[in-house]
Amino acid sequence: MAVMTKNQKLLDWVEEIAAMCQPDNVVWCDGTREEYDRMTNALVKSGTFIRLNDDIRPNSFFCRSDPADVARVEEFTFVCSEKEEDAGPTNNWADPKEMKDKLRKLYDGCMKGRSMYVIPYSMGPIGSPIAKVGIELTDSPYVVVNMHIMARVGSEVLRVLGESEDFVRGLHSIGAPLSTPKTPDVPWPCNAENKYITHYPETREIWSFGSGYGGNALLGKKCHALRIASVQARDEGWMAEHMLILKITSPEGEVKYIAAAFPSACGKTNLAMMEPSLLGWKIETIGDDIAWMKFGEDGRLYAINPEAGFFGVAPGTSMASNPNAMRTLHANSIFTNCAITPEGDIWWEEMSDDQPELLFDWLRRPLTPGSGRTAAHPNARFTTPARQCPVIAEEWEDPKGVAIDAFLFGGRRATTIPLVNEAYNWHHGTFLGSVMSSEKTAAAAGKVGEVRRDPMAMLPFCGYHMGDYLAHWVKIGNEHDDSKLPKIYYVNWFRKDADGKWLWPGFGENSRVLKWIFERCAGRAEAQDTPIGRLPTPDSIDIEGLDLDAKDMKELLKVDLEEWLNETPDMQKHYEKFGKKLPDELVWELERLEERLREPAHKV
Ligand code: GTP
Ligand code: SPV
Ligand code: MN
Repeated sequence: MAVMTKNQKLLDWVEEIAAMCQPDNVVWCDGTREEYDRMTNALVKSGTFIRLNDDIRPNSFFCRSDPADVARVEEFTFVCSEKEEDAGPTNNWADPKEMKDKLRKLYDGCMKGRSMYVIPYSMGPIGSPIAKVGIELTDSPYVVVNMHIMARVGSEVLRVLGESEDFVRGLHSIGAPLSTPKTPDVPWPCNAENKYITHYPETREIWSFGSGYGGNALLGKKCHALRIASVQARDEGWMAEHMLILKITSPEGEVKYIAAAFPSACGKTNLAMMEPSLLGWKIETIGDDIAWMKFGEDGRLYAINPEAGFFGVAPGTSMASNPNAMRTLHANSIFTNCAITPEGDIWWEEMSDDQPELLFDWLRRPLTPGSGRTAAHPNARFTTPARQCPVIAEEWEDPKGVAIDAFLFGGRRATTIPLVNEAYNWHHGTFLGSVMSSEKTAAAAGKVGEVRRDPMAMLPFCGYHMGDYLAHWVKIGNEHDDSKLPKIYYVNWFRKDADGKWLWPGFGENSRVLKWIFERCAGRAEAQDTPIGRLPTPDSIDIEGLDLDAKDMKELLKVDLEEWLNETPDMQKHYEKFGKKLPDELVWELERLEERLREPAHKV
């Protein structure tokens, strides 16, 4: 496409990057269907994509990555703020100038033999007052077609940007130059030895090198919409959070909106589009991963989903666990690191009860049941358009957003944390979010299963000092009317019994917990004070028709004082990392928690 902008700052920057990376040519992306088709065809031709059987899954593609490039790499993710203190103890920091000097050596000539694509994108509906523009420069056609699905891409974005300088500059390279245009390429070029995902919050820049996978490469998502946006949100008094957004409608037709922060691979996509088991209740999707929220003139918090697609965890997704995701990805989708069937469809663990007799695993090796290998990589993902979701809410692209009634926090914890717990107020809820803990999943490279504290599910995604981030939450509570702020809950779908089995059935049955939360927000359901917060009274959660032992329900709602007292020293240790930046309000909350645990009769 011809250059469709007169934005000199943008043109200069593109020229400067092209001079450094030395691509064979520069391609401006227009975001059209024609462009998408042309590029997916080229990806099929080059062997990166396999077109799936059009009769089974129209216009969809299978893609396998390099086994050394399968997830986000937190170890190589940097926040390069001017001052080290601003990155804080939970981020890797490097001096911006030093990091850029080091990276320039890697970027020098890194796009030789390839095209450099200029992707103008909008996070949020184009022109929404909450939306933001970014430009991603990349040498990966895989990134271009994924960005087509995940964000609003193309000429319209350039038109809205006009001559403004207000855009995030994202540079991405897979770091695999071809010495001559004839040099043979591989299906998934990357630079596994030199991965750097770097952020420059002051100048709103992102430089990513070496990886083509997910959040490392689709820069609109975690790099822009969370790490850079969280800094803008702090400066401008709004919130950029790792949260799904859902709409819940009661049988009487009353509507509430809920946003929930769970760490990666802990159930956001599933909750956002679940099919409720409770008759008469309706759940619809606004977003499944990220929420941008601003205060309206009425003092309430309005949320938009900045994304346009879902980049969802594939394994475990089935007609039983998440039927609406299955219906969404019936066509026009990209599947990375799933398995493929001889008929030309995709498969992954738990998609069907029985594994097909013959499969080709994510590395395209033949696989038969009982071989001991998994078919899909645990972080295999689908990229699919949000508008195809059968339960997408009609207001999902409303530029003003939806007014949030409740926030949920939660993670994977086999013990201690009850099914649901209501915070006493905003600051207590901020405390619960700040000490959130979860077992690590395959969404990021590293050891799976380790429990770590992950404040508000933002540990890998906060672009500044975590102590300042918590202070931002506290400040919101100080500056806004508690009665208009979302009520805060802490949930845990992942508690296990002594044999290691899930105590709670999860998925569509989570609607029972959402119903309790809905009724609490409406001032109806019963709760009882405990040292950790307000829990449901024994029969205020609707478990009618659910095959659940009374004993198990009791276990799910148990607050074991001893277990909790064993947790508090670790919370203390977690807090010590933040030093003087930790808000006094949260120190006070932790002290009160300990006091209440030691003296449970003590009233709140
Ligand atoms: P990211 O895209 O990485 O941010 O993940 P996510 O938070 O959207 O997680 P997702 O909904 O994709 O779920 C991840 C895994 O958790 C899947 O394998 C699900 O099957 C499983 N899961 C989701 N909800 C539940 C639940 O209620 N109970 C149980 N036991 N597992 C669940
Ligand atoms: C996550 O890890 O939280 C994801 C996937 O949503 S990625 O886009 O890779 O960040
Ligand atoms: Mn996520």
